[in-house]
Amino acid sequence: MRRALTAVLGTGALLLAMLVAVALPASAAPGTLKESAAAKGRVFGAAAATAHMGESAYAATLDREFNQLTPENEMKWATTEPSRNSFDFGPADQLVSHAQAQSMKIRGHTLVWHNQLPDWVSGISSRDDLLSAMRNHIAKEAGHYAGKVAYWDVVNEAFQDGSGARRDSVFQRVIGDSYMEEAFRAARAADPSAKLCYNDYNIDGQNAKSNAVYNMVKDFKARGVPIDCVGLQAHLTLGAVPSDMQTNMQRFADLGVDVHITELDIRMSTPPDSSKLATQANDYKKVVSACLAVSRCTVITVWGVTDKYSWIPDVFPGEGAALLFDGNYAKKPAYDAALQALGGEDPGDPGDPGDPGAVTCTYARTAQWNGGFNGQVTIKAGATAVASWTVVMTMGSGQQIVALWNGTASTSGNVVTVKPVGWNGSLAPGASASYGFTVNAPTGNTADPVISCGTP
Ligand code: G2I
Repeated sequence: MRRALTAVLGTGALLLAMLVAVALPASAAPGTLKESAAAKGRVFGAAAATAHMGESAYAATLDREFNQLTPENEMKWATTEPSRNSFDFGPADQLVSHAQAQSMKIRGHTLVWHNQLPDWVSGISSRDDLLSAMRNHIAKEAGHYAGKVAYWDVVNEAFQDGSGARRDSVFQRVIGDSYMEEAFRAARAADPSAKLCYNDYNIDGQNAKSNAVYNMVKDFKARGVPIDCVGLQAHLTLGAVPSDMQTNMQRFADLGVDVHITELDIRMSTPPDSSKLATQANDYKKVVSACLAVSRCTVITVWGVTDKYSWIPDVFPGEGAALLFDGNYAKKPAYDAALQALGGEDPGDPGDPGDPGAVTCTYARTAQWNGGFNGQVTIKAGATAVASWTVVMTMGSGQQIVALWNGTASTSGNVVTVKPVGWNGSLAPGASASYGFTVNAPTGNTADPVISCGTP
């Protein structure tokens, strides 16, 4: 009996090893966002919309890179229950089937929100009536998707910016503070297997609003109200990743909930240029690195597949280019930065402009003293020769590069772009080049620069 069991287990393990070997050649770094995230125990998702699923490049990019799908609008109350107790899950079902066929997790977004709410809900003025309408909505929708949705954004955007007070909404006015816990209890009852999240924007760093969410989660945990995760939407602007994002995520994690980055995008004034794209790449790298530094930060989801269909230009005219793929589905520097931060490596797609897979770069501190340090960056070619390279370094605040050798630097704010000096630009396959520099840090900020590299 024991022998038979061992034999079965042995075969299973062998089979598993063969499958792993097929899925991931031993020496190669993972080449997509979802593979590199999975190798770090994370999930990498995107919001998607039914309207674009017929566009082959859209669906192909979604399927290749992401293993979690958030319906951008299809699960919102106005779509799923346009009139009372009459449900339409058609559009959302379409996305759910697609996600299931691709083995992607599904993030349900969202059960209770003041926006995209049908008029009939806004018109209810009795507490009991609204409570029963809300419980019914949650029971039917989360019930319909029970066992299929990995995470639910149960309540969305319930706090105000600035003060951290509860946001005015029909739920807040008519039911009062308790509507949130009622919503979480109803969601748990409808789908005991889904992780239940509170989701909001401008709670990425520590501020009055994230403090209010923190206190709410702490209170829920203390009183046994079911909550499993907090979603930091992370709709960010260029060059402004909160410096305390990791600390903020860690304090939520310490309350015993998972942390998800749920709607990440980093907008810039349009049109983009190489310096803005480099800053954005560093920003994405910071966000991904902050998440990886917090063991309970388990999901990163970007709010859209391509800049072509992002919500940003509609709401912030003159801004956009906030995502990882441009309007032609080409990988942006931000894609490379996110992939590298996850430990992945772009295998190099033919025709990919500035393919980052062609070179990798590493940083080392070579000396330090009171008020400064020396650094060295080494650029290494991959399997093919490169004619030139570019490294973008984002320096810490208060720092100044006072000398740089074996490279040509141009500086814009705290972003320093370094190119070769001529003789060290072209690299044979596997060959490397280095440059060095001296940083003055009069304010005592001796943080290492954040670097990314590519081949222009
Ligand atoms: O506003 C950005 C996001 C903030 N957090 C919650 C998310 O649910 C929210 O998503 C956006 C969607 O990306 C937009 O696509 O929510 C917007 C509505 O608040 C969505 O915009 C709406 C437009 O307002 C409608 O005019 C349009 O018909 O999308 C609809 C469907 O395309």
